[in-house]
Amino acid sequence: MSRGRFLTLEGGEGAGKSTQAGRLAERLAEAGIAVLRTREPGGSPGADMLRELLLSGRHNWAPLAEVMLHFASRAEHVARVIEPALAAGTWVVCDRFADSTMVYQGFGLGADRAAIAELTRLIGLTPELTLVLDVPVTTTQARLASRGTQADRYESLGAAFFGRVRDGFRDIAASAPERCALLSGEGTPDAVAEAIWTCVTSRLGLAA
Ligand code: T5A
Repeated sequence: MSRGRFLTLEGGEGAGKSTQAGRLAERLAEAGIAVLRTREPGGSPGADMLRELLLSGRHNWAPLAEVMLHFASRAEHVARVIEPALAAGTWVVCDRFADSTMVYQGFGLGADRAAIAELTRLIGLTPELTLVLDVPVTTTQARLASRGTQADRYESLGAAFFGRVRDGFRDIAASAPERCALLSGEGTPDAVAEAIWTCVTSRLGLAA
């Protein structure tokens, strides 16, 4: 049996990652591919316990502690869910992965980027394709406001933070073009889904 393929979606708040992760997983399944959709932080029982610690805002973590909690969650998620799925031949579509730690904690909050790069290396799993959805900060703010739910720890950090996050993802996409595709998240959900499918089929050699 051949190993599954590992795809990630990245981008700022409200860029449409969850919407598009669902669309992409559906389309892969329609193409006859066994696919698992998951997300970070969380994605397994232990990782979900850490997600609550990270997003509740109940504690103001020291930057390195926050980085390590994200990687502890990721190590659990990879070991318990992602690697077993890939080994069983299932494709994995993951909403956020290590790029989010580099961008949110590194670019956004000023944590040590070399330490984040080293922890990324220790995780030992690199996506084959990362779809980076890009929207202006004004779109992020409008989509968060229209949702009307209470902001989590990161959603409450404001426009300057969202700007650093956007720049960070664009920077990563530019520095790793063989892995990353930077796509606009500004069109309708259908238009973005079509752009993603075109990218996935051409980059991974699937029939469109
Ligand atoms: N984080 C995460 C870190 O700081 N470090 C890390 O290492 C990791 C892994 C996770 C938070 O944790 C941070 C980043 C995050 O702040 P979350 O609740 O999982 O928290 O948050 P997000 O991943 O950011 O999820 P969001 O729901 O905020 O954004 P999405 O998934 O990008 O957007 P989506 O699809 O839910 O859409 C948001 C809204 O926009 C609408 C949707 O209907 C929805 O209302 N929408 C569109 N509207 C118009 N046109 C389109 N094309 C649209 N696409 C979606």
